[in-house]
Amino acid sequence: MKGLRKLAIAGATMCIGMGMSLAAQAEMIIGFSQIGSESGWRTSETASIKAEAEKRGIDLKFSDAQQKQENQIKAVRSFIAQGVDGILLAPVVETGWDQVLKEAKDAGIPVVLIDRGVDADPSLYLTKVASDFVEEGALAGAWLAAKTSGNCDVVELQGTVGSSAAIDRKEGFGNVISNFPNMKILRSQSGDFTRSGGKEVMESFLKAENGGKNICALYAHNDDMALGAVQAIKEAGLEPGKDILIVSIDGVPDIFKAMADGETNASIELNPHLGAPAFDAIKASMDGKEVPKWIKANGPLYLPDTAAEEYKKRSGK
Ligand code: GZL
Repeated sequence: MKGLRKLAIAGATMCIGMGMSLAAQAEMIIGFSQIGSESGWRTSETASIKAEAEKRGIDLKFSDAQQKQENQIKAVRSFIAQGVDGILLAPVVETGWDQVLKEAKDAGIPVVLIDRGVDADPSLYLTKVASDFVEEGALAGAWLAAKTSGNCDVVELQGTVGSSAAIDRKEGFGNVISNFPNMKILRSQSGDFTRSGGKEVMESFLKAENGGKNICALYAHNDDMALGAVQAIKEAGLEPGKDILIVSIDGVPDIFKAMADGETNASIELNPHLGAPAFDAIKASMDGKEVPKWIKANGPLYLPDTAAEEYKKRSGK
């Protein structure tokens, strides 16, 4: 039995002994090490997981790492010391997790990777609840190849350097467009999944590529960078969504508004509601049940034809 749980039981026993009313005991005590709040998708994912914990009566110990791996490692160690029942970890980058995952395993605390993956021995974590980023990149590439009949020179805004999302989305997109001799990636650079990063890097792409005249399309690893790039394209005197096609990933509300306004052309939805499958996996593990190593959460591709209605649904506006 975990440290925190022992304490709760002892406290409850004392309350009963003193005839005090018994505070409702949490269903589970879970530590959640979140990457940060770098994008609209990330903040909606955090809100969704907190809401799911609340709904289930789970005591969620939340830690925001401000994009720093060392803060995540510190948080996981603190959760282990508190003797939580399980840990959710959204790993900011793929590498550097073996030691702390081993410490959690040695403490008998299951770790669920949430949203992103790690380059570590799979026996060190219970499961990964995440979409297939390679598939997302491939879907973006397939849409662009179809849209342009395989004739398009692309610039790419990559996500956070070293993150599984950026590595795999780049791989998936590259795999598809390598089948088209008249498609190539002119420039590829990280905008770190942020709007400001997307705008800044897109400005440099436009300058380097004849004011944007050489660029047929932008592939952005997330919507926030795409929305930043829209600003840069407009400031360069070009029409985003027309002079330069734009495909991105996440499906945040603002991308539907941009598509409805004709400023971007396609977005692949990334499911932010990862709490339920993650909490179910920990419960299953506590009940001694088998849990698959990867619980996939892929989303569909959206286009401008349904964007206005999707925006209304998601934003309530
Ligand atoms: C991908 C996720 C990415 C989102 C970005 O699953 O890790 O991180 O696509 C977020 O919006 O910053």
